[in-house]
Amino acid sequence: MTTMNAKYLKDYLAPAFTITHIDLDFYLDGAETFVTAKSQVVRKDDQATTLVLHGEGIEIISLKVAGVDTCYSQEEAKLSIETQLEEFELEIVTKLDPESNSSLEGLYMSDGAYCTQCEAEGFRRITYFLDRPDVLAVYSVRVEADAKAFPYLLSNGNLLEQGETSSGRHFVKWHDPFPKPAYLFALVAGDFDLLEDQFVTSSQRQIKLQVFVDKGNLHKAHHAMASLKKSMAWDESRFDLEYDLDIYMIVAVDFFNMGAMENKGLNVFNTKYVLADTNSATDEDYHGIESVVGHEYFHNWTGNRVTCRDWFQLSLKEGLTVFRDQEFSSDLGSRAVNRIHAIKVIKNQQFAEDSGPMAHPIRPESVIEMNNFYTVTVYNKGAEVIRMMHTLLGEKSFQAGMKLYFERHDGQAVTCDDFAAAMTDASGVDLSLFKRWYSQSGTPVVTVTEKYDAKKACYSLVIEQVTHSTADQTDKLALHIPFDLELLSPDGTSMLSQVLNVKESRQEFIFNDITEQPIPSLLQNFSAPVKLDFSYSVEQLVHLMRYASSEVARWEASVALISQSIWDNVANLDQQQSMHIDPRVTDAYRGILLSEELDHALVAEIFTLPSVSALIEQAETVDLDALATARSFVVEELAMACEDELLSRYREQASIDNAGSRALKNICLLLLQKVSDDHQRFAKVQYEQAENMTDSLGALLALNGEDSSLRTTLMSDYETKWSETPLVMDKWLSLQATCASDTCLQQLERLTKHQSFSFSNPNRVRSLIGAFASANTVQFHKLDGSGYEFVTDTIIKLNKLNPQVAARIITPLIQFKKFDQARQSLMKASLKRILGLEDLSKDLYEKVSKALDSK
Ligand code: B3K
Ligand code: ZN
Repeated sequence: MTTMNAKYLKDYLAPAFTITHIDLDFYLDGAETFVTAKSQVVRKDDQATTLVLHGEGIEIISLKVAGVDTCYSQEEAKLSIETQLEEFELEIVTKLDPESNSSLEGLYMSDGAYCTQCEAEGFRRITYFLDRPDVLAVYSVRVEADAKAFPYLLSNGNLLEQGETSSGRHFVKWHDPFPKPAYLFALVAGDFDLLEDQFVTSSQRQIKLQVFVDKGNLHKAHHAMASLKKSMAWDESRFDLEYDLDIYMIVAVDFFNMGAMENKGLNVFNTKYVLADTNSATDEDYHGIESVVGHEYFHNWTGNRVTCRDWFQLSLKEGLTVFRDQEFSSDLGSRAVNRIHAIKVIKNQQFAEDSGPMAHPIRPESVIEMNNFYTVTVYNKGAEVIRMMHTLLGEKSFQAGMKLYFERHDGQAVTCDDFAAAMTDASGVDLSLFKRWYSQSGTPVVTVTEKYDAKKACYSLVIEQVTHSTADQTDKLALHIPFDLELLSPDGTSMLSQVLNVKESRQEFIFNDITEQPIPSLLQNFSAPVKLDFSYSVEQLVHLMRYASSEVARWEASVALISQSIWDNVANLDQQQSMHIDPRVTDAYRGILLSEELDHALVAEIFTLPSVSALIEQAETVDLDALATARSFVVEELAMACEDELLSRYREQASIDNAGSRALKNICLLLLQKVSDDHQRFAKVQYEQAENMTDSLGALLALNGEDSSLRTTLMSDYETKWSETPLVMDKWLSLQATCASDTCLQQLERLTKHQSFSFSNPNRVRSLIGAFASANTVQFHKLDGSGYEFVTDTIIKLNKLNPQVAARIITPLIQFKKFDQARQSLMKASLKRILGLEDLSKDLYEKVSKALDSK
């Protein structure tokens, strides 16, 4: 089928025509919705006589070129018009049915409100257009709808005019002076509660800020508003970037395929990333809102003012904007804890993507469905690549690079090469080798060996790198790896701290005047997204946990130590030997609980032991049953060994009102459940006395390890209490989906019929089925195949309903390579069932066919 053809980066051609202005008129009226688009078309290529427009799933009512009805031909979501004109107006009237649009792309209805999602290629579901990011037009938009049902009519830019029309309808006109690609267009029409505020920019311009939420939710919009103001202030102080329009609007909608969308001046958000009050949202939710509000705001410069030439360059805006939002969170909160979260995303999810059938470089080279490439690779590894440049250049030169990038490219659609060129030209740092990170997929394995010559006081490290072939690329080259190193003396003082430039497959680094055998802290702060292979001894790791200057390094050492312990026990099980845990491991952990000086949030991170899926990422192949058994054993032993300290830390934090203390308290509570059922009483009291959602959920999470009558009672209390608040019920659905009990799947089947669940709402699907597949590793991979069947049934249901969401939740099913033959065959059988669907979406086709083709 031609629609399944891939597009290639190497085939990029500049557009033969462009559109400089577009006048859009929306007549919103349910299934009788009409859009009139008047585009000013300009020929760019003298030879071109055919204007080819994109369009999908819409009905053409009329088409005029320069005011005259004109013939056109249509084929495969493309429309062609023959023309000799240099410049002309193209007028197209289309008819749409937003109510029946369940894909949540283009113009659709979310709970009674009209809203749009155009990135990546959704604008073509509204009108026929040059729907590609290198066509930048100035938009004027008129929206007309029933005045009572849709009092707010919003679009990008500044409001020009509003008024009544006939029979209870009204209209609003908007104008966005900044030329933009179609993917940044937005329209919202609905009835909302509105929170208003203002921000005065550094050049004293007053910006009106508006947050629109569903009726009755106004009190939950304040944190999003505060986050927006912090973002605006931060972008001025750290990046010297000021907002450009007079108004900034955020609308929260219930039906949304992802987190949020940075449409110019009119961000559309998933309610999950807007609504919060302490009763209903956890500390994690608060943090998520601040970071997503920041992310979308930062796109105004990195994405909107300077955009992508083509979709292969997506990381140009996403990697950079994730880096910026990470820095925002780190400047405002704990840098170490934010870094740990970012590292976990790379190690647990991005490494899995790189070793699976969907492996791609941060700048992909071929794409079937663009929506499949909004990935942890493009976003999060992309951010790591920007972070490495920041490490190589330093803050000052990096900011000089950003400045030059905007001077050169403001108002343009550019490439990752343009970004790197600005960084090089502003700093003088040669990035030519470094740029391989853009084109090479896969995770480099960096093997380090040490040597110490006491007589010569000489310490040396041999650093070797290799990137194994991936599903998309066989030949790999050496990369430029900034390798952050600290050498610690046996008494724990820092002897040396340096970033090494690793550029070859094998390099030796020699350090003189090292008078004592040092303990190396390697790849500090995860200075490159690579797998480190160094045989640390237990002693060395314990030393690092205690003395490394970087808090992130202390956490890394703890993960390595506990992981080693788990893998040792997997080996014990394999050899039918009994399991045990080295007392030095439990002592080191106890030491962390006893230490007064460590930040509570960091202690909580250290005690959040690696999940089964995180452990799987550390291995080539896995015996899942042995791994799960060994992990449970180690967790229990550790909890038992630290019982007293866990209890006293739990009690100590009980009344402290800050997020770090709550995190620590809740992880202590969870671990205490592994020691004895007696400790359930703490969970019970905490749940009953909780004054915020973090504590309520902490209690439920602690009880989620097994079926118990207390769990059943509290879960049903929660259900009664929150049944009318969908976002809060999502947490309950996720708890059910990640319950360790063997009856979990039966419950889930029942829950798909629960009144709080719906297949048409992405948040519900992600909370129940997505969470099960991605976070309940043991139940999902049950040997009878029932977990796979359940998820596959959902994917098949969503194939037509919402292919984007279907293709998201399929991820754990295509990453089968590390499992045993029995599981692999079951997973493949499920994928074949999907591939056999008659009307398989491009989204699923791309992932499933790649998975089944992979070896
Ligand atoms: N740019 C959007 C994501 C669009 C996803 C399209 N399938 C949100 C963001 O990254 O800020
Ligand atoms: Zn983004």
